[in-house]
Amino acid sequence: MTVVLHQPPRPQGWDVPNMSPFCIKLETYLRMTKIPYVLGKGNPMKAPKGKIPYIEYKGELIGDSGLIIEVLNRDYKIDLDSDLSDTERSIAHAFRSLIEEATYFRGAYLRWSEAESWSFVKGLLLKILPPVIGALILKKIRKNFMAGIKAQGTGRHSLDDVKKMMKHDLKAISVFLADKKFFMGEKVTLVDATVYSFLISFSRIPWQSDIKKFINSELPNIGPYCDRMKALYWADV
Ligand SMILES: N[C@@H](CCC(=O)N[C@@H](CS)C(=O)NCC(=O)O)C(=O)O
Repeated sequence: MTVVLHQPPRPQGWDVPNMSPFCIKLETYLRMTKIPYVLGKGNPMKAPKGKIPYIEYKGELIGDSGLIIEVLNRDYKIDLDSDLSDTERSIAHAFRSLIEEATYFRGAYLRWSEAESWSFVKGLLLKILPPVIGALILKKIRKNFMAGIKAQGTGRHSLDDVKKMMKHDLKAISVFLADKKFFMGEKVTLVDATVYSFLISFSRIPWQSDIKKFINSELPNIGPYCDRMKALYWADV
């Protein structure tokens, strides 16, 4: 049964396959597991949880990358973490949560706030949105995003404090990765889908930012790790 992966189109001229790190994560998982999939349009209005990515699978729409992976793991009898001990699984779970539930919001807040990144994001979204009314829709999307990020908590901090928090997260990721080939060791595991997708979304985007500079100049193991993952799963894009 082919999976239809609903997500925004590939951003032309960006060195990342999607503007959404959660979409890259899910597509990386599909590539790691070789589960057959095709790409569909990603419309948050049609998404079962109002967020991308979502999939169409066995006649149903399913949202949330983590829950989607659980369903597919069950149906395809896949466990990318089968070689991990319980302790290693706990560590992978903790890092996945850090990245998806904390670092993501910090990165997204900076991306939607800072002038240079916003001009790239705005340009991309205006290409996807309908002409003429697209600008108005985008204004509303941005207003909702800013309200959401304030409710979540990140939007209450200064941009400088958010950058400091994000640098702590990234340093922790880099220290744990150390000189290992993949995040948990010699073999790729599920958490690599998250680690890779978010790291490239912060360090390989086409605009300059303090975070991109920090990763590329102060965390020297991140670039080669991303290159290894890219060579394995994303050489075609
Ligand atoms: N927990 C979700 C998070 C997905 C998510 O936050 N997607 C963002 C794009 S990166 C989104 O659709 N945001 C739209 C919104 O919040 O209205 C997952 O793992 O799929």
